[in-house]
Amino acid sequence: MHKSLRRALVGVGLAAAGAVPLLALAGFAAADTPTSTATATSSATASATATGTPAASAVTLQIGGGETGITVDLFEPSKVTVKTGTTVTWVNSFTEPHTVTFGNPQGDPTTPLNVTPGTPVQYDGTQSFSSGLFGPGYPPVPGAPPSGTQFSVTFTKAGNYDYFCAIHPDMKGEMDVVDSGTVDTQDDINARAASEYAAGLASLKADEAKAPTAATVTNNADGTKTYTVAVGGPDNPNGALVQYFPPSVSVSTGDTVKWVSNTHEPHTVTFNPQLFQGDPVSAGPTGGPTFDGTGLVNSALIGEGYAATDFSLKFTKAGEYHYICLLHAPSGQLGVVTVSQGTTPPPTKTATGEAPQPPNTGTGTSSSGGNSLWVGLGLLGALFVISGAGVVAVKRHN
Ligand SMILES: [Cu+2]
Repeated sequence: MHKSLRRALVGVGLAAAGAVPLLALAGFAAADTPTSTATATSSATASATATGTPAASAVTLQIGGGETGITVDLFEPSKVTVKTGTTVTWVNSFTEPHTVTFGNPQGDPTTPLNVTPGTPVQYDGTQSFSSGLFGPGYPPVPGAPPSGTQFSVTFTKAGNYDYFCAIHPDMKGEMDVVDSGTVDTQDDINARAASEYAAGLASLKADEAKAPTAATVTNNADGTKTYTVAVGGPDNPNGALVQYFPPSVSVSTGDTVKWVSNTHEPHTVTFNPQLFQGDPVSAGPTGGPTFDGTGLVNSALIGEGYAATDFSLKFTKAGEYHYICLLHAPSGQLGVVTVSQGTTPPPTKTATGEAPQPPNTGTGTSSSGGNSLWVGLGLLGALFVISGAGVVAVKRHN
């Protein structure tokens, strides 16, 4: 239930995926424009001059990141030391959403809690709050950061504060707020951010290099095959592989594809996702166990700790079928199953049982009754083809 809540807004991000580039640009502009920082600093300096306290400052941290098929789920850097009064801004420039959550807020931390839109939280070390999910593709919801890509906190009291991301259990950060002594400069922060991000990405790429490059194929008793595709990578505290291994698989009609997810990061296998409505997290399985290319098929969340760790689908019609993970498609989790027409009967059977073909509709003048007859014969022929394939299968297994 908790995980469900934590993922509740992920669908919003997907629904808004079309707005990603615009929001991303807006986010970068906001993050990189020195105007706001300079204004805050100069106003703080003026205030400091008046009161005799040290000048407050502002620093920016990166959050998350990644590449197509890989999400790095880290606060970068994970530990920062700042002077009391500093405003810290977290910027998420990647497609995977995160939260910045302090304390133990009551309610769903994937939605903003105890924050005022567009205003840095004034944190004295006592209250609990959460940014809610934010990042490109996550337009502001009431109470959310204004740009959708960044979130700011002003630390008003010295102390050592832990914080976390509400949807990535391994994603933890630490803010050391001091009245005096050495603190991190923005350059210090940027350097450590870069190295921690690089180490995290390297760790995930090492997992990726070990991932299966082909489906595991098993022969079924009825002559069909089952192709097993791995979903995601192994658990990794630095983030997640958001891919199908392999992303592309070729099968014959009658074959089954089985997706297996041995990770705590949930994923879905979803065909015809344009037909999906609602919350990907709470949605139950839809469609299956066979698929002819039409209609919505959704595995619901699969993974360790979820209702299932695998999902199977038997393909009944030739075609090329694309599918996505409802949670991670914006980060590149896409797959395709190419289905070819299944085994043809042996020549001896074909000679006596060849399925009659309907008249060429381009030149045909058959009555509707004639068409019905041809359709009926066609069905009989199709049945024979199926039984013929069965014979072939039995022979192969004997
Ligand atoms: Cu996924």
